[in-house]
Amino acid sequence: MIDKETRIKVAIQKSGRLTEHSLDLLQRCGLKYTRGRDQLIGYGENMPLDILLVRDDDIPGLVRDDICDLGICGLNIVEEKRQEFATDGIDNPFSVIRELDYGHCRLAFGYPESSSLKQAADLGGKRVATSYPAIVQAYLKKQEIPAEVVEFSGAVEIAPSLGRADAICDLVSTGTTMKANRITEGETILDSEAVIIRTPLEISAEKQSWVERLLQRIDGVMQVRESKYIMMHAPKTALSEISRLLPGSEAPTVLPLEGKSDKVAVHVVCRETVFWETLENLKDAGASSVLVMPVEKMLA
Ligand code: PRT
Ligand code: ZN
Repeated sequence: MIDKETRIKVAIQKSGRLTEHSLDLLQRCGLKYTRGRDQLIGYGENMPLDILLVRDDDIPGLVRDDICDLGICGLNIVEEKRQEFATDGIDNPFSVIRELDYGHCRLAFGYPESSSLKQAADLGGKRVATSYPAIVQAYLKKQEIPAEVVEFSGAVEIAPSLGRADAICDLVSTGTTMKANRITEGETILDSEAVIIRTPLEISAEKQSWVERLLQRIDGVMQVRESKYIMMHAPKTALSEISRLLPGSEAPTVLPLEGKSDKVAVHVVCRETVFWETLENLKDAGASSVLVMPVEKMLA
C-alpha cells in the first residue's frame, strides 16, 4: 500500500515512446526506485515518491480522479482529455506545470495524394479519421468546417485507403508514416511534447514541498543537458535527415572520406540527451560507425 498523505504518486507511460525519457528524467532528479513484483509500481527509495506505470491514455484520468498527484504524458493526450472532461461539464481537471522538451510531435491533417483535398477548408461534408476526436471536433467547429469526425484508435493513416475516411488528422514526428501511405501533411492543429500535469486539488504541505523540490530538480536537469559529440559516416543524401534527427544540434562539420565519393564523415555537437532510439533512427537514415562521446568543456 502507498501512503497517500505523505507519498507523491506520479503516473507515467508503462511502455511506449515516453517511457525511457520519463524514467530517465526522474532518475536524473535523483530518484532511486525498485519495481514492485507486478512491475506496475516503482517504489521510491530515497524520495517519498512512487511511480505508477500505466497506459498513457489513462494518465490524465488518474490525475483528475486524484489517484495520482502528478502525471507525465503528451500534451496531445492532455488536451484531448481536457476537451472530453469539459464536454462532461468538468472544468480544470488538471494543470500543466512543466513542458519537458521530449516526445515532440504535431497533430496535423493529412490529405490523400490521390484526392483533391488540399486544406482543412476543403473538408466540408467529408470524413476525417483521427484518434483525437475531441481536439479535431473543436478545431473544425471553431473554423466552421462541417466535416464528420470518425474515431480510430490506431492505424489512422490507413483509413483513407480502407474507404473509411477522406482525410486524417494524426500525430506526425518525422512524416514518414504519412508519406509511406501517400498522404500529404497539412495544417498542424496542435504542437505537442511531454508535459507534467498536476491535480488541481490541494495536497499535504509535506507532499507540496517535495513536488516543488522535484520541479526545481527537473529545471536543473533541463538546463544542464548533457552535450555529446557525435561522429558518424553517412551518405551525402542523408545529411538533412541526420541534422533533423539530432536534437539541439548545431550545423554539422562534414568531412570527405578517403576513396568514397557518396559518403562523408559527419561531426556534430548535440546539446540534448542522445537516446538509443536516436541512434537507431540515425542508422535507419543510413548512418554507420556512429560514435557518441561526452563533451567536457565547451566555449560557445
Ligand atoms: O500503450 P500506450 O497507450 O501507453 O501507448 P500509445 O501507443 O498510445 O503511445 P506511443 O507510445 O506511441 O506514444 C506516446 C506519446 O508519444 C504520444 O501520445 C505522443 O505524445 C508522443 N509521440 C511523439 C508520438 C509520436 N511522436 C509519433 N510519431 N506518438 C505517436 N506517433 C505515431 C503517430 O501516431 C503515427 O502513427 O507515429 C506515427 C507517425 O510518426 P512519423 O515519424 O512517421 O511521422
Ligand atoms: Zn495510448
